[in-house]
Amino acid sequence: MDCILLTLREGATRCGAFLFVFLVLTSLSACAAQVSQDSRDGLDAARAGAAPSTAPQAALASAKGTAYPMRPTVTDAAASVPPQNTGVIAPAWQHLRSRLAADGLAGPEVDRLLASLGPRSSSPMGRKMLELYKKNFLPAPKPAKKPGGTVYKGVVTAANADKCLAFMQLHAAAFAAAEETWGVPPSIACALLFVETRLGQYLGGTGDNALQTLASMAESTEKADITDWLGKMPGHESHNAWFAATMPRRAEWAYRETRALVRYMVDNHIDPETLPGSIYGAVGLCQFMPSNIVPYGADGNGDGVIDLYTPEDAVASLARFLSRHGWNKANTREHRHKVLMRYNKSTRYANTILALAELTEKRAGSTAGKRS
Ligand SMILES: [Ca+2]
Repeated sequence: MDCILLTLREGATRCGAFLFVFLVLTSLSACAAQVSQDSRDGLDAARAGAAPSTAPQAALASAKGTAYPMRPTVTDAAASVPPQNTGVIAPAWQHLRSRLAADGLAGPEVDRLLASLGPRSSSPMGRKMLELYKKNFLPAPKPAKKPGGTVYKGVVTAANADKCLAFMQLHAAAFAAAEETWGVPPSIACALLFVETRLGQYLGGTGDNALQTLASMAESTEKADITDWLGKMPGHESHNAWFAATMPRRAEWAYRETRALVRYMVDNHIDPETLPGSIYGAVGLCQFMPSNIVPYGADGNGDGVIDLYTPEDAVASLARFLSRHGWNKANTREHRHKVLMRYNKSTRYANTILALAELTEKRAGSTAGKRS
């Protein structure tokens, strides 16, 4: 605000009325742009700081240091900007605004979120359609000479198990509470967080926040919305009917997730810039889709807010999700595998979590053995 006051003073003493008004408006614009840039810079800096480390010692130091919670912070200046100063809602988002209003989501807080959106990105829907197009219309890649691994490459290692052990020690109370309440062992909960986000080191896939990603996908309903992706889909001209049938369904899914996210952000006064998302808008250390936050999210640290970027809430929430999908202490390995596939429908995903958890327990046992 200093720049505005300075301009007011200078304008009052040196300029005529017209020039004075011009200077005030110019300064307001410059200050708003700076606030926006500060906020973006803060996010970029947070992402840069979250760069994964390959050295186990560095990861352990990170786990013991100041890397958590990982939610990017917003500058005080940005936090103090009242809603009316954050800009106007672009025409591209008016349709979304109307839909949200029809679903009971309207008002200054919703408008503030929508005004924060940049131009609609074709990437979230383009990426999804390319994935589906390859599956439906392009020849499958030749099978590898050797059978594919049963776990994700490079994940089930002693160094990663040690990172999990350090993280479990750092957040021992949260893991113990989750096990007590939902029966999910710390090694499983931690292995899941490792596979999802490398314990919070990878939180965003595109540089866009979750709202920007999901809103863009929700508003990409026809082929013309992803023209820059069509070059990667040879023969797409022959499949217009498929595009016309598939894209609205995918956009509808994204709209429901957008609606859930907007409701969550409004209820908890969350700034979009502090909510990085995956390529399809999953959020937090445990990578929940927004529609899962209300039914399965849990307030692990008891501060009254479900914030999946804090380890305590992420651990509690993933454990609650697994519990609600059939996890309990008496489960066999086979049953545990089945429940983990409810989190992510991939055999290798479930295999990897179980294997990393088992290796972590083994390393914990061997460390305890050396101590005694
Ligand atoms: Ca909380």
